[in-house]
Amino acid sequence: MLTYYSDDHHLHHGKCELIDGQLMPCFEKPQRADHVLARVRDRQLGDVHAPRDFGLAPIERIHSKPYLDFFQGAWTRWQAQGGKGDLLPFTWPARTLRAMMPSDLHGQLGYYSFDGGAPITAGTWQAAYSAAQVALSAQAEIAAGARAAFALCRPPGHHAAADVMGGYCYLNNAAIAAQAFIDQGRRKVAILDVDYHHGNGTQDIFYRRSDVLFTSIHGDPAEEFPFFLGYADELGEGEGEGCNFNYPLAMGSSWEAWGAALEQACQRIAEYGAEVLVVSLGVDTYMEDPISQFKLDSPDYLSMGRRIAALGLPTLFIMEGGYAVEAIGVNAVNVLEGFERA
Ligand code: SP5
Ligand code: ZN
Repeated sequence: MLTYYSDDHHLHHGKCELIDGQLMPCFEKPQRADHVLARVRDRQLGDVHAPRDFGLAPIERIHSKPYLDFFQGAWTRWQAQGGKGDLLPFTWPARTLRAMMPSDLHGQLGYYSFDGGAPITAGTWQAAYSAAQVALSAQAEIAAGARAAFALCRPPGHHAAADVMGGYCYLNNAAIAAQAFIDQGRRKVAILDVDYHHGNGTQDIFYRRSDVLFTSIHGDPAEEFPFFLGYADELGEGEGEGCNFNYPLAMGSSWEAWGAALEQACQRIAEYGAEVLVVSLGVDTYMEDPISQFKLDSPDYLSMGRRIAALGLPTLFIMEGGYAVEAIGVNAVNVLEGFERA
C-alpha cells in the first residue's frame, strides 16, 4: 500500500508536557514518525508520497473557524508579547467557572484546550496542517479505488475535538478524512480507534450523527487519560444513537482481552454496513510503551491487521500514538503487513 508522509512534522517539537505533576520532555517527538517511515522503507511496504494540498476547506468541515484562527495565529501573538518557550495552557474553564472568551492569549489557550499536554511551538500549525493534508491525500487514494493507504500523520489527532486541542493533538486527522468521504458521497463510514487512549475528540465530533460510526478500544477512562470520556455507556445521541461503541479495558490487558474487544468492534462495524473504514492507528498498546498499561507484543499487531482486513472494507490507516520510540515502526508496520497479507 502507499504511504503518505510530510517532513513538515519536524517543525513540531515541543519541549515539555505537563504529566503526572511534572514538566517532562514531550513523549510525542519527531523521532516517532522517523522510525515508522524507516520501517515502511525497510519492509518495502510500498511507495512513499508527499501529500497534495487540499487547503483549509476540508479542515473547516470539522474544526470551527475561530479555533483554527486562534491556533494559526497563537505563536505570532506569543512572540509579539515577548513570550519565551512553548505555549502551554495552565487554566481551563472547569465546571465552576464560566466558558468565557478572554482577550488574553493564555486565557484563550485555556478556552481552546483540555490539558497541558499539547504545546504550541513555532512550527506546530504548519506540522498539524500538513498532517491533515497527509490524511486527506491518503483518503483521496482510497476514494480513487485503492484497497488501503497509510497516512503517517504527526502530530496525532484523535484527542482533538471541533474547537479543543489536547493529548498531543490539534487537528483531528481521522475525523477530517472521514468527513471527506461523506462529502464525496459515501453514506456510512466506520472509524476503529485502536490507540491505547480513548479518542475523545473523534467521538465528540460524530456523537450526534449516524453517518459515521465510532468504535474505540482503550484503557478504562476510570483509570486512564482522558478520564472524562470513553465509558461503555456512551452509545451516541439523537440521530447518532447506536453509532458509538466504547470498549474500555483494564490496565494490564494483553492480546487475549484486546483481541476479544476487537472482535466485538468488528462485528458492530459489519452490522452497521460501513462502506469504508478509517483506522486510528495508535500503537501505544505495546507492552514497553512508557506511558501506557496494556501488554500487546509485536506479533499481536500482525493479528490486528489480519482481523481488520477480514472486514473486507477499503481501509485508511491514520497514525496516532505510540511512544516506545524504537518499536513504533515495527508495530505500526506489522498492522499494515498483517492487513496486506490477509
Ligand atoms: C495521541 C495520544 O496517544 N495521546 C496521549 C496523551 C496522553 N497524555 C497523558 C498521559 C498520562 C500518562 N500517565 C502515566 C505516566 C507513567 N509514567
Ligand atoms: Zn494514545
